[in-house]
Amino acid sequence: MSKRAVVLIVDDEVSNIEILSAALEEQHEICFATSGREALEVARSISPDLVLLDVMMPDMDGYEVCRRIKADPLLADIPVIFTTALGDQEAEVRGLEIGAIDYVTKPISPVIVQARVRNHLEMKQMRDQLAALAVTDALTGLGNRRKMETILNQEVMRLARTEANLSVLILDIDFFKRFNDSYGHTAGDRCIAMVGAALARAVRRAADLAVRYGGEEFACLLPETSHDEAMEVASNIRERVRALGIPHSQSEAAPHVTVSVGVATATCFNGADPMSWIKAADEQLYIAKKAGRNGVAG
Ligand code: GH3
Ligand code: MG
Ligand code: MG
Ligand code: MG
Repeated sequence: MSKRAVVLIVDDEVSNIEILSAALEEQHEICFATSGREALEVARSISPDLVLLDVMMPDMDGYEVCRRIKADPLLADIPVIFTTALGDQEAEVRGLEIGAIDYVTKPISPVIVQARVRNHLEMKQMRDQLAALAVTDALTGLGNRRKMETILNQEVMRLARTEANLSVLILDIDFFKRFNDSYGHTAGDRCIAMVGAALARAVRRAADLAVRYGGEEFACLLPETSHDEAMEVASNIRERVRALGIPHSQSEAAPHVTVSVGVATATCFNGADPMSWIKAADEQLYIAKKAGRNGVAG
């Protein structure tokens, strides 16, 4: 593991924390809490990679802490390992049912704690990598359509609460079939990757999202962006792609690869299907295509 993982140790008995820390501090960053409430506070503020959780604690027991961790979308993926008294089968089963990934028994065996923690951190890292891959486009490294749809749903929900503008851009490379036909599919793939990189450079606010939506189509989601601002972003993207200067002798729009962009802005939540915003941007894209391509409509 390249970066040292952060392990949160929760136990109301300081001697237990000392034993667990001693077993783990060589390999991992350690933080600790001595009560259930403190554990939740620390978990929320530092997002540890793994939690070692005592069951019996006076203010809030480990089960309740685990339940709250699993109920919080920001914490739910953190593996929780209970530390229970040896032979306490009922406690182990209950902990696993609540969502703990494993348990270690007291009295603590340092080598067993080390091995279990290491295994679970490795599995967590693999799960995170898989989750990231599931929303990433392999050719461009941008997000994919699944990512777009997930974030769009979240943003439309937020729109219902905040009534801030939400703009959607759909981009499509012009005359791309002809590009493939004249330069080959491999050059076509390279072209898509370059357009994706230009798009990523143009869409830089932390809240903005740029994805490869399909073959030679891209989409952007621009939260809290007015229609005028979105039109400006769209023009900037269009210009950046043209300025890449990728030759395209068969294009009727320009001697270079160009994109057309459709823009739609939601100003309030009207209960419509989130995908209707994509559809609205797609209709504008069609208008930009009709108008001669290498242009923006919205
Ligand atoms: P328009 O200006 O109207 O958008 O014309 P177009 O030729 O770009 O549109 P059309 O949808 O007819 O063709 C898109 C082409 O994109 C067809 C398909 O072979 C190509 N394409 C889709 N995905 C990929 C890909 O991953 N790599 C490559 N090289 N080509 C792709
Ligand atoms: Mg205890
Ligand atoms: Mg297309
Ligand atoms: Mg096209």
